[in-house]
Amino acid sequence: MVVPAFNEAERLPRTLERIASYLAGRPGGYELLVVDDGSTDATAERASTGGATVLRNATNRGKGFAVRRGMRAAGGERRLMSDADLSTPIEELGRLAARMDEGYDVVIGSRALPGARIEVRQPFYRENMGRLFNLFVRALAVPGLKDTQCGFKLFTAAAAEAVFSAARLDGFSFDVEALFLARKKGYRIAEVPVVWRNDAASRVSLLRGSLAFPDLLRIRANDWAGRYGL
Ligand SMILES: Nc1nc2c(ncn2[C@@H]2O[C@H](COP(=O)(O)OP(=O)(O)O)[C@@H](O)[C@H]2O)c(=O)[nH]1
Ligand SMILES: [Mg+2]
Repeated sequence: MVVPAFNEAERLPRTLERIASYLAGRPGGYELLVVDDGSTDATAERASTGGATVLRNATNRGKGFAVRRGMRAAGGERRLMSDADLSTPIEELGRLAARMDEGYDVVIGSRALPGARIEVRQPFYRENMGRLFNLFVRALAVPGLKDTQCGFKLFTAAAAEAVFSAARLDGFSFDVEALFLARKKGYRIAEVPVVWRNDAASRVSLLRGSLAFPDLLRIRANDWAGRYGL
C-alpha cells in the first residue's frame, strides 16, 4: 500500500490506523509505504509512529513523483495507491481486488460510473474542472475511461513495474500517464465504481491542478518521441 503524503501530519494517524486494521483482517501480509514529499510538518514522524515505512523526498516533487517512487519501492504482488485522506475508504479495496481476481492488471476506483456513491462531494469548481479534465483525457490519452483522477488504484506487481519504470510526469496528471502506459504495454484495465467522501482539506492548488491540462499534450509528445519505450 502506497500513500503519497504532502503535509499530512493531521490526517495520517487516523488514516494509518484505519488501513492497518483493515489490512490486518485480510488474508496475506501487507506493507505500508508512506512517501513523504518534502513535507514541512510532522508527516514523516507520524507516518513511522503509525507503523509505515517512510520514504522521504528532500524537496516537494509532486504527487506523481511520490507515487512512482512508492510503487517501485513496494514489494507486494498487488500494489494499491491511496490518498492520505481515504476519500475512497480502504474497505473499497475488496471491490478492486475482486476485479483483479478476474484477470485485470490495473483496477481503478471511479466516481463517475453508475454505482459510485458520492457521500460528500467536491466543491463545485473542482467537480467541474474534473469533468472537463476527463473529457480532455478521453480525447487525448485514454479513451473509454470515465474517471482517471480518483486517488485509489490497484496494480499487479508486473503492471506497476512496467508502468512506473517508464512514467515521467511528476504532477497530478501522472494518473493519466500511468493508464496510458498500462494500455500501451498491453495491460488490462478495469474501472469500478467506489464510495467517495470528499475531505475539504485539499493539498491541490488551483495552479498545480491546472498544470495537469498541458501535461496531457506532454504525454502525447513523449509517446511520439519514443520516450516510453516499446
Ligand atoms: N507527494 C505529494 N503528494 C501530494 C502533493 N499534493 C497532494 N499530495 C497528496 O495527494 C493526495 C491527494 O491530495 P488531496 O489534498 O486529498 O487532494 P484532493 O482531495 O483531490 O483535493 C494526498 O495523499 C496528498 O498528501 C504533492 O505535492 N506531493
Ligand atoms: Mg482528498
